[in-house]
Amino acid sequence: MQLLITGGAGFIGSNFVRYVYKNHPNVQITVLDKLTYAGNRANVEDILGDRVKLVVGDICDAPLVDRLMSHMDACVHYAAESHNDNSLIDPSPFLHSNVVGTYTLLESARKYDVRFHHVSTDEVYGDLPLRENLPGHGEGKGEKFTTESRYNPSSPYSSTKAASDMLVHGWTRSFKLRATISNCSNNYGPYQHIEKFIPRQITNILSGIRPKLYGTGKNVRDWIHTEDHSRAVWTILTQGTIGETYLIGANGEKDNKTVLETILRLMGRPSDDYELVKDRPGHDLRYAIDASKLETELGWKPEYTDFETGLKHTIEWYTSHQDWWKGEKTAVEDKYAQQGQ
Ligand code: NAD
Ligand code: TDX
Repeated sequence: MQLLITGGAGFIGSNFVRYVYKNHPNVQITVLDKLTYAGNRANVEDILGDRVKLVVGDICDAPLVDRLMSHMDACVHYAAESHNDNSLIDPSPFLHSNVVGTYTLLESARKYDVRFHHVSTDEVYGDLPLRENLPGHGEGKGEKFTTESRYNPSSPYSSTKAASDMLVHGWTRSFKLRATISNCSNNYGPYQHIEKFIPRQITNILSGIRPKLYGTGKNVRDWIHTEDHSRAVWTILTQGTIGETYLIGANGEKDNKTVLETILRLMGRPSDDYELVKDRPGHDLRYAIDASKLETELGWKPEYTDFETGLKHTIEWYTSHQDWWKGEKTAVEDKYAQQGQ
């Protein structure tokens, strides 16, 4: 199989490249990545060679995309601007990469009849009430997102991802593009950019900076290890039904305060050694995924069921890969400080 992976030098994309490289030796991988601030050649450098090629370029560059797509069997599309906080400062790159970029890939996949898998987020559904505010603490209907949930994005990031999902729907129905979509919850694991919550706090502690918690810390995210996400995407690519959407999640709901206290404890710090900072405008309250369709129809199940063990491995990875993140730490924290965060 000739497989094009967009955004394969970013966090989740590079983990997927490594997953396919390790587990599916019959696949030839071409990574198309612009190497924005979030992309890093080092994330795939050690496996570049006969089976993995890196093309540095923009998914909005139609001639380049056509040149690559013309000899592909399938494309898994990860490339995107991915950080909510950045989208609140300047939404324009989000429109470019997430909307125009997806459109450019869809047009090319249609031209060359390439099987297309679009990687998206649960944030397209907006947020859910906190369980404490639901009758019976949320044991009933509406407790989690399903494929029936209404699109209701909150930020420039999530609204551009919602727009990209809609484009995939349109191309699938009108042009019979062989496409599937997955909407996944919050990923954690190695190679995640240090602007994101978990790596920011781990690297803060390693740098002698107090961790920063937005607002009250009550907001809930549904955590999944990125390797479980990779297996799910591969399963959908190879066994999913064309035209379908699958939700990916690992029953990992935790509020941010609990996650931070766990990191502090695992790193030998007092559990209250952090600062409360300005909340994110429009901050989504809670995400939670019902992944039963993926589990029952395609037989996928998460393997990282113990969050604390996964978190421990992630802390070990950032501790032993300080060269990977140290050079950027000051600039990332300066940018946050300008926002009061
Ligand atoms: P990331 O920011 O770490 O990586 C994005 C990659 O895309 C980078 O390598 C970047 O260089 C590349 N890229 C950006 N714009 C590009 C362009 N115009 N042309 C070519 N390459 C470009 O993001 P991530 O966290 O790995 O997320 C990957 C995908 O997964 C995104 O589509 C995101 O919406 C989705 N997703 C992320 C999460 C999460 O928890 N991080 C959860 C669900 C879905
Ligand atoms: O310093 C921080 N302190 C803090 O309390 C940061 C950076 C974040 N937070 C909070 C905000 C969120 O409630 O932690 C939570 C997680 O924040 P992010 O890591 O920025 O992730 P989130 O906004 O939830 O979005 C992530 O998951 C869904 C990815 O970045 C998206 O790409 C994906 O679609």
